[in-house]
Amino acid sequence: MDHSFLDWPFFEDRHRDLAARLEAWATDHLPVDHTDVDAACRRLVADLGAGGWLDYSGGAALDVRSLCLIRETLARHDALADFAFAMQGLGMGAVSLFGTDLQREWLVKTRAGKAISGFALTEPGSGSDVAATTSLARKVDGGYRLTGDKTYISNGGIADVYVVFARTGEAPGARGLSAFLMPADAEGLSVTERIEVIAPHPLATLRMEGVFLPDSALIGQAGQGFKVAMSVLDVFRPTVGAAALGMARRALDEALTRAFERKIQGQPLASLQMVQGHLADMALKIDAAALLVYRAAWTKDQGAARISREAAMAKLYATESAQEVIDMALQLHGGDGLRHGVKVEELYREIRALRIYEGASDVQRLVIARNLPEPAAKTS
Ligand code: COS
Repeated sequence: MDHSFLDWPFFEDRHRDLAARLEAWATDHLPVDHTDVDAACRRLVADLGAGGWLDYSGGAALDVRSLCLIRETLARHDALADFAFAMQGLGMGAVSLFGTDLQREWLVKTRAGKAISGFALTEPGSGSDVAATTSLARKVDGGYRLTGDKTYISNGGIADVYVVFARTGEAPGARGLSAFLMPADAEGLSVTERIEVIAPHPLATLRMEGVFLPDSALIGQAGQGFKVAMSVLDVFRPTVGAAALGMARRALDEALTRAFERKIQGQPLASLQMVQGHLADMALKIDAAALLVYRAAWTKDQGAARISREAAMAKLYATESAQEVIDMALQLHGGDGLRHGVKVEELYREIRALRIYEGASDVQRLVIARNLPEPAAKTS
């Protein structure tokens, strides 16, 4: 693979060193067998923890460029490894950004790969519209009682701890939500459904029936849950773009191999100008996506308070263009691209969810449009 992007000024030597070390680790450890995704994810989290990679997934100083480099590298080798890494970060993101010392004790475990985390935001009636969250957190003596359903929760069923969002009612809509740390063994919490999807990973619907959480489980201020969720997504949305980028890079590698090895009328496919044109388009989309992803990551790492627009652009473009790159790579494989066990077939299934989770593509367009500058007032 072409690693020349690491020379871009977005990166420091520590990033180049990280990318090289992880590349060696991933070559030794990945891919894993996906037959039993629960077991595979448990093993991946343990291995990533033992390798020290989860130290980058959470903590007081989240380095978004490191998160992105790790996600793109893992996704290029094995999308399930990327998933396992990403969920340790997203699941604990609110604790990394806003957690108390007591709550940070969970971070010690998730960073060591000794506990698995989940991010419980989506509900059956509210996916894109977070302000419509209906799960209730009723204030009681010493804490809160939570009731409601959460769905499409990654790591649901295997997580040890969730960050969950519920309505505490300080105000209507977005201003009346709060975030809580909820251990998976809390009384009243159950998994009501395991969900099978196009590219299998642990996914479930959770039900909270009067789950008691002490006051110390509240993350940030009561009523600030929406902002907590959006701040976490600001950090992690560029990393979804990075994962897509890793998958697209892999697809281009697979396409190049195919184009040089496969013969048509005695010549390699790559000798056809039409094929060269497709390969050029793929490479262009990959570089454009990488520029947007690492622009967003770099901006956050420079201390920007909010990177909603940059994060949304990175996620939108990188995921949509990766889908196109992978589709073209599959096309260049002909019938072989449709076969189970062929890498481009796996990538074709794996990429699809990234255009939906952590804010579907149209949500990213909405965020970008809302963050455009207002037109200057007319003076005459
Ligand atoms: N950081 C901090 N605060 C933010 C923020 C951010 N990135 N984005 C918005 N806010 C604040 C706003 O400033 C506003 O604050 P005030 O009430 O003080 O004015 C408040 O949050 C509400 O913002 P807004 O009016 O934009 O809320 P909407 O309900 O219109 O938000 C979208 C709409 C679609 C942008 C939001 O619901 C969203 O991102 N949805 C996608 C959810 C998602 O990604 N789900 C996947 C879950 S993980 S798989």
